Amino acid sequence: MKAAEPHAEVVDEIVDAICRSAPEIRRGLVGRRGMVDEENPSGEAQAEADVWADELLEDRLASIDGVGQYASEERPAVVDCGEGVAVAVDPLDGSSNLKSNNAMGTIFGVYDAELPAAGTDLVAAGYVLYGPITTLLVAYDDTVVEYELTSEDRGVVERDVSIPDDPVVYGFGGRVPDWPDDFADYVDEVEDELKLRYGGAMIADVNQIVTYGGIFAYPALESAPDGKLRLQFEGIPIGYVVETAGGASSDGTRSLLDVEPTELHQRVPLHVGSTEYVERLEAALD
Ligand code: AHM
Ligand code: MG
Repeated sequence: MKAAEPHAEVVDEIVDAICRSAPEIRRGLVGRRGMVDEENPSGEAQAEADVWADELLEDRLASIDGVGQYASEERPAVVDCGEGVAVAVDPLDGSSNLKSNNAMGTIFGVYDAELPAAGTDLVAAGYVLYGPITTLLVAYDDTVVEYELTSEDRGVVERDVSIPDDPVVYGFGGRVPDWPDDFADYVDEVEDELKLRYGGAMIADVNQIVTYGGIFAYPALESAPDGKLRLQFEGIPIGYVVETAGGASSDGTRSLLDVEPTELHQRVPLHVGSTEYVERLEAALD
């Protein structure tokens, strides 16, 4: 019999808590689509639902025995809550889609180290997609499992999610005139080969890549050389899910899992998807 993976018990509890919280977060979006008069640590305006989902997840995750730290994109500092693994979340990814009622997500990463922590310290990661159906992808123990969530239950949809061999779609963030020339040249090639899918919520866009193959990027911009997305809360967990599903991730030169974190809220250029497309991206940016 295979030995249990390290931290199996606490990872199970964290995943259970996410499964229970996601339908609640989804229901709680109604009536919380407005903005609060605050900014998150990245200087972005916060929606009522951002703040509320962060508080709900802190309540559920920080109270788990074996969780030692909780951190989120929506609060400046790490919450110390005992001994154990650290959990970093983006409570509501793509919350600017609240206004137009488009898809959003919740992202989590479980680290066997104090935050800020590197991808090499990751134990498990995953994301909830609030689409027409609420789904959860969990990467753990070299496998990605997809679940469908309801308020009462979670059902397995796929036990071994892997990115298909023939890539189909792409989605790139940022304004075109703001793309560096080498990235824009790469996009010219990709546009001839794949179909555009961009919805403005990374989780929804990445889930298209995981489902159909292709590439998603929020690249370095002329006006923002570190891009927009955050390493700890978005880059590392999404890189881990995509790599575990057989794809690749990159900050432009290396895997997102090999980027050294120096600050909790640091940004990173993010490129994930089918290995062939990520390798070509790295060659184009070289
Ligand atoms: P958020 O987590 O604060 O909502 O911001 C991240 C989102 C990503 O989901 C998405 O890829 C990106 O911001 C979209 O940005 P833009 O509106 O510039 O296309
Ligand atoms: Mg986000």
